Amino acid sequence: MRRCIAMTLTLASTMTLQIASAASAIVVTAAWSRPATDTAVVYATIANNDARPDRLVAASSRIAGRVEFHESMATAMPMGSMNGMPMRGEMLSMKPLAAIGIPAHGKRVLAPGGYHLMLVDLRHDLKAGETVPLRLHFARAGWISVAVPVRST
Ligand SMILES: [Cu+2]
Repeated sequence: MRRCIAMTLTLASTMTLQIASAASAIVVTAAWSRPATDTAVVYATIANNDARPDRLVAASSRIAGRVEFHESMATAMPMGSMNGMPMRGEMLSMKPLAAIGIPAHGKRVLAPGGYHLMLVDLRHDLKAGETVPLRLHFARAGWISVAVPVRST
């Protein structure tokens, strides 16, 4: 019985150590969101202090039905011509991603016009001044909790 307790303690301390070292490898800063209804966007800077690349593979928030990873891209669209002048337009679209890679000893910036997270099926409207609880799951570093402030600009 005594041996069993000792083994459990060893296992518990090993797990704590792994969580502590993994959490320090990924650092999320400058997270922010905008006031929104139904669907909100989240931007952040994700730094990886590890020698190995990591990947953001899942995310969740208790104020949203689900969290998706997107990449915004501007696509040039030919729109015919007018008086011999070619007319062109640009269409901004979002591509869903299965994961977002974070380079080794580097960072991934989620910013307007590029990579971002989408909170889909918001349970309430987001207002400036509130904080969104977000959990990010990295393939190597595990789960990381992030408090995302909502601001209008
Ligand atoms: Cu999007």
